[in-house]
Amino acid sequence: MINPDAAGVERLEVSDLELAKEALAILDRNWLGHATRPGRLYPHQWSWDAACIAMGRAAWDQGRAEQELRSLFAGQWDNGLLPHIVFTDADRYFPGREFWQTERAAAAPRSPHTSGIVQPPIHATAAWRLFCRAPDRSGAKQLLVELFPGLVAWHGYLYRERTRDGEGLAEVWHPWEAGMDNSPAWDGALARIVLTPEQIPSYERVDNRIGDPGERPSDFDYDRYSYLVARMQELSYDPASIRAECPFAIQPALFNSLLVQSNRDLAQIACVVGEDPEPYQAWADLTAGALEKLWDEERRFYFDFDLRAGTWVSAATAAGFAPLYAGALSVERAIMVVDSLVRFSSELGEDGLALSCVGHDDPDFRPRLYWRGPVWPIIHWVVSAGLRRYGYTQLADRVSRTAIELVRNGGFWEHYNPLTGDGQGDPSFSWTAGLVLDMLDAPPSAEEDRR
Ligand code: 9WN
Repeated sequence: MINPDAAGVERLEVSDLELAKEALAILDRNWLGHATRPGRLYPHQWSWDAACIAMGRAAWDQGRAEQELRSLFAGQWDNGLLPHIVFTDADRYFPGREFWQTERAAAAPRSPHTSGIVQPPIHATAAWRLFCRAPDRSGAKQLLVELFPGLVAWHGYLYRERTRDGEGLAEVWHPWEAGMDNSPAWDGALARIVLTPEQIPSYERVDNRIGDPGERPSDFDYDRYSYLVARMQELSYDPASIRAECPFAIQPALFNSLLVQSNRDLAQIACVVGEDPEPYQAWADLTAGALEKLWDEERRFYFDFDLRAGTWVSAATAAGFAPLYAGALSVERAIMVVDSLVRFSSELGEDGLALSCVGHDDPDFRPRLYWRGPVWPIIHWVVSAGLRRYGYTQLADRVSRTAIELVRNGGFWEHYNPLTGDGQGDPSFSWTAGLVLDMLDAPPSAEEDRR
């Protein structure tokens, strides 16, 4: 239902208002009663999807936006880990809660059931944007008061368990943690995991029965995804043991860039709830500085760092633009990064500029294959915000408008073909709806007040 006091109602043109209503209808269709499922393929609550849904929905349906975050944080572990999935009772998904066996972890809650890994930390940003957009500011302040300890524990977990050598860069131990599941960036690390048939846990995929197998990761990937989960179970999800032994350990540019901004937003939240913002600003500065490690001077672009190989990953992905979003570059460096956009861009429609998640010139570029080529709204959202930060206002508008037009023309798909604009993956996708609402309404009103 449209809230007549929603900030966007007055601000939006009629056609955008119609689109916003469609986005809200998608979110309502995927509403589970306590949280929003991403879509038919994904019947539980996912971490970074939930954050984007909450910030997009805030101006229109503050109640459900707040509930979305509360529900996610209900699954937080005692050690601060914010799980990538909070499970519902639905069973049409692999790996379901029986496969994760998180009861082996002392820190995991008994209820709700959760997975045992994380996703990119965009939650403090979501909570802050929710507050900035909320029609009922005092209710939203109450939410910030409630969430603040959980957000601090979540970031605290990342700095305590996911950084090494005081470096300030968080690492991921599973491709699902980076959010870009079958990105070619992980090919080298996954190829090094050589498995005997006995080491591959027995499992049955659901995703390639519900979805088009031509748009889903390979069995080779799933064998390794499952193996990595089984390995973490054997280690009782103990972070120190996983850090020492996990064969997959990557410091990703997108994950860390989102962390920088989330720390800044956590500092804003601290001010609102009467706490000291300094520790979170310090985390932001630490990680922003550490992103320098991901810069490859030869290739003039940012690459995720493979800790086990001791070098950068070889594939250039759109994650390499994320340090713009973090504001972690000099203006000279930003010019070089923006120059790389051409490798990722295709012109679509009248003025569209579609950004694929992998460069078109990459030998592994596949326009339909999930994180190996399609256009993802989250990438447009991050790149657009990064360009805006560095003063490329027109380009930034073009990038966010393109995502909006892809949706207007084709519907709320999970991802889009960068060459044709056709929708792919799940056709009624909540994450896309949340991000469209956010982009239609950006910037939130209180952020404007701050300038
Ligand atoms: C595994 C829910 C999630 C997104 C991820 C996306 C995909 C899951 C899957 O779907 O991952 O977490 O089963 O493929 O890659 O970014 O959060 O939408």
